[in-house]
Amino acid sequence: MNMKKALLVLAVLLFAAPPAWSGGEISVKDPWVRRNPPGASVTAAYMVIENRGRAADELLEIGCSCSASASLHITETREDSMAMKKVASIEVPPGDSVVLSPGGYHVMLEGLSGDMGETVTLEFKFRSGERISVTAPVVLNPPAASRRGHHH
Ligand SMILES: [Cu+2]
Repeated sequence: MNMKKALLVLAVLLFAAPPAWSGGEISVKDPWVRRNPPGASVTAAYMVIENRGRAADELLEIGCSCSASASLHITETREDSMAMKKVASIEVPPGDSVVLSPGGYHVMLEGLSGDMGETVTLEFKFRSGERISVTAPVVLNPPAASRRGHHH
């Protein structure tokens, strides 16, 4: 087998076998948690959930190492007020992504356990059975990555 042929075989193998670390079709990007003043017992987490698959999926549950409870919320703006409402799940359409950002969907973290430190671990459970764990920075303002392109 000459070099060229060997490279071709290698390329075919690389593309044929999905890497084990790909984590399936759902991914969580740009997670961050808002740093609240010391003593605050609640805060929120934001991120982008991407579904590269061909079937819809649904975020069912979330957990955080930092809080007693984590639930899915949406902020609704009415005529002159804003209110938060609990949602049972968040649908992620195939080939699309859902943005959790201030003023919209967010993860409500309640019963914070002391100082959150620099990062926290968020765990996601999806209807497809997918479980994803990400490390989110605890920051005062949204990181640049999550501000990009989300001006609605
Ligand atoms: Cu909320």
